[in-house]
Amino acid sequence: MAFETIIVETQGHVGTITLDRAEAMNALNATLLDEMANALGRFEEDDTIGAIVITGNEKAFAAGADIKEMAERSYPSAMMDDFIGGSWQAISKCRKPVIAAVSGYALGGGCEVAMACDIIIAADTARFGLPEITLGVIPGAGGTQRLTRAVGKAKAMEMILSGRFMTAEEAERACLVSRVVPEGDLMEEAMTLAAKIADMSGVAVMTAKKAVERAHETSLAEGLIFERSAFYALFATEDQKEGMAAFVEKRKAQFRNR
Ligand code: DAK
Repeated sequence: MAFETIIVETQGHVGTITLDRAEAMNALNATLLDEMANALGRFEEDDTIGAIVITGNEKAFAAGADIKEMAERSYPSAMMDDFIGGSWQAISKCRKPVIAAVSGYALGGGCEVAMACDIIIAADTARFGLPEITLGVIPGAGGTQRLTRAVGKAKAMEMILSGRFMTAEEAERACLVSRVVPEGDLMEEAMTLAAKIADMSGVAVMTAKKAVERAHETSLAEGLIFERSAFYALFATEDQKEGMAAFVEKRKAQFRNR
């Protein structure tokens, strides 16, 4: 399938999705969201892909949902068309690790897309914000929940109630992003990290991702129970035997996702 609003590529075991509506600061219109969900679905099904990188361009990762497309929406149409559903949830449903490589603006829905990813790597030019309040609405794709969990109540309140943007440096200090790198190194850093993850046992990576997600979604006691059972379960995999044998034999492990 040819895509209109994204560029989809693979490099080794890494799939990349580049948002490609530069004329609109990569605003997320319905076509882009559908295409991104479609590309993610294909990468999920592709056994050769072990990690996914989503990126934009130098100016914008994505400046939010497409305001021009959204402006005339009514409450009944939002409800009846399932405006909230489907494509917006594609990233959070993805079982493979997804890295957001963010340069320039990540605003509104763009910031929410980045926060739905497992790891955010930011260029030093990145700006994060949830300015929906300036449009008379609030974040609708997880912003109020994910930003608050990432940076805490005070900073999340300040950003969501005032629409203030955060610099990359502030985002790193606040633990919204894992790392800030010079703009020119962004894709290389993101691809290197993705390739490293894709080289691990896919079974262990998916299990680790699920376990970390539990830290946000359940109590500590429940999370610890999940972690323990998942840890035991991995001893039933060939990859565990290979990983530990490779350590003992002082060689690189060859994982086969089994
Ligand atoms: N939508 C549509 N077009 C946009 C856009 C956007 N979000 N952001 C930028 N553009 C367009 C501009 O209109 C302009 O187009 P032309 O006028 O040239 O045709 C072009 O991109 C270049 O933008 P600017 O001329 O404004 O460029 P500047 O460098 O001066 O400013 C900026 C860059 C990113 C600071 C500024 O464009 C800006 O403030 N953009 C809007 C940011 C924003 O408010 N984002 C939040 C949108 S609301 C949902 C879940 C979530 C959401 C919706 C639904 N469901 C689950 C259903 C999310 C909502 C949002 O994200």
